[in-house]
Amino acid sequence: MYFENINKIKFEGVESSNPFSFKYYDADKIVNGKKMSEHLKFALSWWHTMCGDGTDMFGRGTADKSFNATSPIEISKHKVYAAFEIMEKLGIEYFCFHDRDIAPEGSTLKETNDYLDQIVPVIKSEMERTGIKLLWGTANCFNNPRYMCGAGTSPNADVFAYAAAQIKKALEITVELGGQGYVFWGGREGYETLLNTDMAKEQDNMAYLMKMAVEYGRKIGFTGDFYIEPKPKEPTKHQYDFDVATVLAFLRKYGLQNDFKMNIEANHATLAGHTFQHELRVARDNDVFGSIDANQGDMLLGWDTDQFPTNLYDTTMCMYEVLKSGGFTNGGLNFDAKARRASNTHEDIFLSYIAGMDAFAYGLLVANKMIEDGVIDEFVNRRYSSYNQGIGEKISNKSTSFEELEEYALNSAEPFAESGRQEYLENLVNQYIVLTGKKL
Ligand code: XUL
Ligand code: CO
Repeated sequence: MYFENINKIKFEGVESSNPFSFKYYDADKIVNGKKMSEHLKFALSWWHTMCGDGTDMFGRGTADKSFNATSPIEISKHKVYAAFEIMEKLGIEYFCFHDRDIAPEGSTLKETNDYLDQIVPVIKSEMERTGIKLLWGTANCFNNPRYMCGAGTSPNADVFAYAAAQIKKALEITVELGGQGYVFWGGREGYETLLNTDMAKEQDNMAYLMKMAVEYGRKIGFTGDFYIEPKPKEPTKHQYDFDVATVLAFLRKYGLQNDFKMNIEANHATLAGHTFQHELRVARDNDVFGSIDANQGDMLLGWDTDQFPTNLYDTTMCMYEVLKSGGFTNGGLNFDAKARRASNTHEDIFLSYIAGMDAFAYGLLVANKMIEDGVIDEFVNRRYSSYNQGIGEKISNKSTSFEELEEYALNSAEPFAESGRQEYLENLVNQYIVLTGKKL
């Protein structure tokens, strides 16, 4: 046991003053025919939770994540047991990792793979003991200096080959652990200046790497979803997977759209100048909604702060899109989030997950109620109702022409400029957020 002073976190309701309890997340509560835990499918991010020690550009770590061990491989083993203790105590049923989060890097690729082979069985036995599942795996092809100019988009073919070898192994581990997803986040797949960059070649190469990953994954029995996680910038000035719309064009150009879906991260959406809801909507409308990296950024900062999500408005609108997408299939809500550098105790790990899980549980309840009552649907349907009959119906059916539309416009009165009622709708959402709290 690593967290002796922390008991299993229970649902105690909104009146509870116990910080180590859920106020809104009630795992077994049925919401629209499904348990809250099934709607939300929370996942722990291994990199932030087990590895992130608070190091930033101006200071070293503030939190000890060695879990009472000393050698790198021993630390990795202890992290496995600590991670499962955290998940069991929080009631989190999934986790996500990069290959390099779970095992140390050796001095050769072979040695690194051997380390992985020592750790994977430990994870597997903990999964069997607890029933906790792997949401997705991925390869860290951005930390090592060899990847300073990208991995799949590196100008150096040897680096491309190394990345392929690393992804091959990461796929094998993901399959071995029954993972339901495999993520490509762009890492350093982008550029700093076009003066030294053959953008077309880099993107062609990236697509080829992904194609090979799909072929190999399917060959070794991976039946889950491949995901691309869009992000517009950071670490490179321009990341190729800028946003959902850009990634869609890339997938369609290279014929990858049937194997890939989107893993949408809240903080990446806002860095791209979009709302989180916008990115989810673009994915939903194009049938590529897959999974979510749940976090939030700071609107006053221009980088990826990966904060635990606590903004109820955002979690509500996120869950609105998730419910409208029919819920998660292979995907889930991975907390790609870290406690702030000054929140440096083990207790803060639990408190930050509790905050994020409660915020999403609340968002689920509000969104479900808004959908049940049909308030937004009703408004939107009415707003577009002119397309249901007459000339509008012909437009909807694509059965009119410029000639007919001109004739119609010439013989009609000036179109009525109807209000979009934005402020009314924003207030309506606030009303649902408040009312949901009152009814708990
Ligand atoms: C980086 C980021 C990654 C991915 C996985 O911004 O979000 O942690 O989620 O590689
Ligand atoms: Co992420």
